[in-house]
Amino acid sequence: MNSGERLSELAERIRSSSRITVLTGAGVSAASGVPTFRGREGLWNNFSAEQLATAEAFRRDPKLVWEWYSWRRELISRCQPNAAHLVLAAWSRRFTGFTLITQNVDGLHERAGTQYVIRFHGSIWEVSCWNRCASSPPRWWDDSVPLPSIPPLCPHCGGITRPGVVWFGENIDPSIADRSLKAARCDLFLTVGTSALVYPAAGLTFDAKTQGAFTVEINPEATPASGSVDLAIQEPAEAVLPKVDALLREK
Ligand code: BJW
Ligand code: ZN
Repeated sequence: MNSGERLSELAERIRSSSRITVLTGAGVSAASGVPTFRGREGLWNNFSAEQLATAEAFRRDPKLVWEWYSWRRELISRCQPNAAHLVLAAWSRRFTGFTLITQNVDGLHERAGTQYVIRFHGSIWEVSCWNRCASSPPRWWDDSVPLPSIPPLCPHCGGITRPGVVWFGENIDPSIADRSLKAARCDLFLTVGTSALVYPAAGLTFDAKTQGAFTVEINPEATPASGSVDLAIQEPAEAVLPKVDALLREK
């Protein structure tokens, strides 16, 4: 199958599916200028996500971990949703039965106007009290850039806050995991811009396939999921999605 035939197949699957679920990863925001985690530019001060995105790292050096998040918040605040975000946002409004699960914490899907977003790994724009003090809510919105202090402090107890994201070794919020598993019960499952290395998010594609969905991957590179999806499109999301959208608009 050549590239055009793959895109036509995807457009046809979208037309004929009642329930469409999309899983996105860092690659969908790459064209907006947000660095991916495992690309060469994913390193910050020579630290990898695996070294910084853990409760142990935070316990050891909260200032270092917050400096990474502060740098990312500043960078993301200057980025705009790209063509891939915009097409997915349009589909979320156009198709009933459309759900978008994102591993991204950048908020660009929401800024593009996407409906029904499940934030699998939380949000970089939320924080919670590290001590989980009794008077603080589980997490709250804080989009201040730059942060008033590093680490930012809990207004309820004066202790330090942590980013409202899911780190390695932490469980996915059970209601988010449950909604995502339900969304994997669909006709078409499209995975876009993820290395498919981090579980349990990566398992959703297999869950969907096991439950009868037609599975599609959009990623310029091969991933551990590429061999098992029904259709692999090895091109950038911001190029593929507008082309598929154009096919959908043809009569
Ligand atoms: C393009 C593109 C373009 C470029 N267009 N594409 C062994 C086996 C199985 C599991 C485990 C295991 N050992 C440990 C685990 C568990 C662990 C895990 O999966 N580890 C693996 C690394 C092995 N998982 C967890 O710990 C999870 N929790 C859990 O399992 O709970 C149970 C438990 C409890 C107690 C103990 C143990 C288990 C939680 C995972 C949390 C992940 N958190 C992060 C950070 C979030 C906050 C933050 O942003 O700071 O989430 S890590 C980071 O990886 C982030 C991402 O959401 C996630 C996935 O990355 P993603 O999105 O796929 O990005 P990349 O960079 O990897 O890939 C980008 C892709 O885009 C590439 O493929 C490019 O080719 C492509 N691309 N340009 C389309 N233009
Ligand atoms: Zn507190």
